[in-house]
Amino acid sequence: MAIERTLSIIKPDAVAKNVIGKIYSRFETNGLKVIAAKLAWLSPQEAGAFYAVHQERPFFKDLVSFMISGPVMIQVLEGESAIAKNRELMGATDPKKAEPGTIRADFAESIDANAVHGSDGEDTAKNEIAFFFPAMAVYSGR
Ligand code: IDP
Ligand code: MG
Repeated sequence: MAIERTLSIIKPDAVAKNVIGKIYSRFETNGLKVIAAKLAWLSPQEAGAFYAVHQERPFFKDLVSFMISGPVMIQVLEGESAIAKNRELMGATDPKKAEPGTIRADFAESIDANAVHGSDGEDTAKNEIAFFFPAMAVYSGR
């Protein structure tokens, strides 16, 4: 077990539903600390670059359109096994398959509008944090 950092995004559907605070509360009560955050309205270029790994997938265009449909809340979470812990709190990609009590089961409507993003591994966490918070590595040495 180790202290890790991961990138989390509260997607436009959940921001529009006014549940930023409820989702933050899930992080806080489960040992994840918000150590950087910003509310942003992504451009098509930013959303496309962030999801570049999914470029060839059939849902890529819809995913980018959805991610730019309204503001998002972007944060770095820190804590014990933060990457896996956040994925556990999020639940499965398809909210219909997500465990009861997870963020997606409780706040998401569909596989397209599924409330949250979370890094899926150490490398993606590092790259995704650098993508949205380029100064963090410089200041913290991590
Ligand atoms: P994850 O968000 O649970 O890590 P990924 O497979 O990385 O899931 O997919 C990224 C995002 O792309 C998902 O959160 C979801 O919004 C969207 N997505 C994934 N699979 C589908 C699909 O089959 N149809 C529509 N959208 C999808
Ligand atoms: Mg993913």
